[in-house]
Amino acid sequence: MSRTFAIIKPDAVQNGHAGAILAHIQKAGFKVLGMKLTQVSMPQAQRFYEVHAQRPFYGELTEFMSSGPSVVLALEAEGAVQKWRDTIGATDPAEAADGTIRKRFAESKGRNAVHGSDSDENAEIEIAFFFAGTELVG
Ligand code: IDP
Ligand code: MG
Repeated sequence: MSRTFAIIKPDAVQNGHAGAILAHIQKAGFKVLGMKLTQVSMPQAQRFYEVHAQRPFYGELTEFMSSGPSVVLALEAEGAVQKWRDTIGATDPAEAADGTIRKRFAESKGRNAVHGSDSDENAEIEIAFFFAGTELVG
């Protein structure tokens, strides 16, 4: 079993899709190890997406991610990182496969409903960014 980190982003929470996305997560076979509703601050968004600091969309991205409440999740499954990337689909919903979360719920390449870690190493860093060990179930 391995872990990944997910965010139901502000657009999806604002649009009332958090429940449907959680249902999708459970139907796909992930175990939820941690979950909370939080409004990401601008400094948190800037640190979380630091790898994209030089990209032209960094300002738009950090403003969006701090614009309203998100649901942050630690998920467990076999091959959790790849399984979750497959479940959410491509970054741009126009390129996301049918049946993926981004195909169903994303508004645009920027406002794309969910986040997913891109490696096991980053999954652990991102889980620790948002959760204390005591906030996760075994
Ligand atoms: P990912 O979320 O699919 O891993 P990344 O390339 O890591 O995609 O980009 C992080 C986030 O930055 C995306 O999920 C999206 O919200 C935003 N983003 C990426 N590319 C663009 C863009 O071209 N315009 C606006 N926002 C973007
Ligand atoms: Mg990424």
